[in-house]
Amino acid sequence: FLPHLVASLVQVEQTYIMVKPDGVQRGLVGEIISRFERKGFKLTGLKLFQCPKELAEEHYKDLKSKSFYPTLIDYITSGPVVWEGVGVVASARKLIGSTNPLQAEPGTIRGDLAVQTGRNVVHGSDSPENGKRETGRSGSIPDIVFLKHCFSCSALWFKEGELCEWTPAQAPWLME
Ligand code: IDP
Ligand code: MG
Repeated sequence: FLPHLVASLVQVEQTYIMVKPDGVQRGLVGEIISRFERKGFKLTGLKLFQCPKELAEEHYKDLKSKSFYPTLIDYITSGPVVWEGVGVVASARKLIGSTNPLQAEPGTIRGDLAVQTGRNVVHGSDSPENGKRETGRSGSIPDIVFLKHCFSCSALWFKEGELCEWTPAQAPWLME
């Protein structure tokens, strides 16, 4: 199927970026979104959201055995955003910085804006597979190809129709 083939060739990825409840409470939503905008990533979906317990448990199911799991579930309740772009998963993780904000480099979101692991203000998908699982977008053609198509599948954080397909005016100035 052509769009799938092209998407796999150019390795378009999606990442799910969540401003966590402490980021929302501390008025850091604009600051955090701004860092991804300035980098040149395309915003494709954004919503303010109160996270139900079942969704938080599914999102963090790999951490179920950890001692901090119950407090992590309590911590996560609102404020998701999603971004997409070529290579965005690894790049977003670098912008975000280490899980423990005391080890995160200055210049990263956690390095600049947070102190404790249990209050580290933001989430970013840790792999392209989890980017798909969390955003529900399983492939899209980059704007540069001028053939746009996207696929929705069941997603943790976004329902069908909640992600936008658009071409930023700056696209040709970011990607050769
Ligand atoms: P990540 O968010 O950098 O990918 P993960 O290891 O996936 O880090 O952990 C998910 C989230 O769980 C962290 O962002 C943090 O909020 C919380 N967490 C991880 N380790 C600890 C801990 O030792 N104490 C308290 N919370 C933790
Ligand atoms: Mg993680």
